[in-house]
Amino acid sequence: SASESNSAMPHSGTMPHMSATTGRADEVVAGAIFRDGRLLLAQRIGPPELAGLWELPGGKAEPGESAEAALRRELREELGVEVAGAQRVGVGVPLDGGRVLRAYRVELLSGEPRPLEHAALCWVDADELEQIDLVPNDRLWLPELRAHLGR
Ligand code: DCM
Repeated sequence: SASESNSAMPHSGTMPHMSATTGRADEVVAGAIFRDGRLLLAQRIGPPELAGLWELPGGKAEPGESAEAALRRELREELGVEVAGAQRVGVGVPLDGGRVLRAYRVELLSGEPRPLEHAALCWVDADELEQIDLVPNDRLWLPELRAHLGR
């Protein structure tokens, strides 16, 4: 009937950034990997306005994919490593197009990170984190990232 096709749930077909199953905005996930008092950062290749800036590596979750599964897949693709866990870090950042960017601490299980889709990788301590040029969105997470590094 007409009323069945006009439910209170937003129709995901008309809102491509919404999950049909959860009604939540699709996520872009970013992974914070810590080791020996340092945080792993990755240097973007593009787009031009972000090229050369440093970020927490990650990417778009697929429809219905959990944040942890998206992080496992993205960090395998981008760094060649296996990770587990997904502990939220800092605020969610609204992106153009209706997606939301969220950071998660993940644990490195195996593999040595390599820049498979970035210009370079680096491990920063708390002092270096203050100096390095992060992408604007990731700067919002500085207080919590600093705290994870013991500052
Ligand atoms: N993004 C970001 N910070 C990150 C990861 C991603 O600001 N740590 C943004 C850049 C893009 C979008 O999320 O606008 C999708 O990321 P990508 O281009 O890497 O797929």
